[in-house]
Amino acid sequence: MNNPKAASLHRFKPVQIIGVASGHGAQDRGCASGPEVLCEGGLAAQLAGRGMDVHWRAMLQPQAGDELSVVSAICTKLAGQVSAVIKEGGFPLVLGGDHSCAIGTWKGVAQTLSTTEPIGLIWIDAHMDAHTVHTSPSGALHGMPLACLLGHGAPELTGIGGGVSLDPRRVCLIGVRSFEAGEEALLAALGVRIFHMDEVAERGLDAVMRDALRIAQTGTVGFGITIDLDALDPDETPAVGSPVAGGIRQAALLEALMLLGAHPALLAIELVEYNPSHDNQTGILPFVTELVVTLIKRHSVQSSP
Ligand SMILES: [Mn+2]
Repeated sequence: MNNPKAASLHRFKPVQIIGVASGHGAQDRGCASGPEVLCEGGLAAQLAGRGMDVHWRAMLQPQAGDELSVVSAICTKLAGQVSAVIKEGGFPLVLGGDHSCAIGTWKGVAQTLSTTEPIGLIWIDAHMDAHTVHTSPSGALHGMPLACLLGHGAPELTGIGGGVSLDPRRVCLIGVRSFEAGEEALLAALGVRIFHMDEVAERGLDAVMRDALRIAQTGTVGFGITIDLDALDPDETPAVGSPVAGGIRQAALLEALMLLGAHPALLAIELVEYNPSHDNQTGILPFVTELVVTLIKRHSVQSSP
């Protein structure tokens, strides 16, 4: 895989980037401009420069309306786009926007691929994102996407993708360090494995990622990964809407993700909650580029010419 010829362009599964320019699921809507900043900053050119076949497919924009109807509409559109990319033989890379877009991304993947077996999902996040309207203190929809994907939430959201739900035994969370009792109780009842930040610190991210891969891969048609940038330590990665101290270092995440990047069963990637209004001087583009290269380039050379 280190042979440059083996990594030549024509062997790559074409990566299709879908931006979701919406912060309607968050209280701080600054992350709506995240995908546009990455686009204008030259993410696609950076990735092409690293030998990847990559194109911006769409930049989804929120329509007018209340939060629930806006998120429901954009997630429905996103699910259709993700499904189309897979059917065309491409590899979906979804860039949020707030994390409520995960409902569209993973319902789109599941609806398209989980005909006989479920999809697995590794969810890297400082939060659990598993509230329902009954447990959420804020009512913000980006605190609810995992619950919706597991079948708990407003019908306008759980019904997307033909109402397909993920199998909780094939889903796990990594990096959690801020949550409320209600969402913890839901995930415990469903049997979702949670690798809290304490466990990550104790065992190391590599060891945790290995366990996560086993959960997401066993008995599944393949697995996805969704990365909320607030899983990272805000000292180093301040450009998120809901920072929580004591997170994962960028270098540690990149190293651990090499384990997934080499994996042929990786189905799609989602990266969310980049909030440019909180960015530091250096910006996040170099890290995002490295992250995508780590996950997709190593993945892409596995696909047939
Ligand atoms: Mn999240």
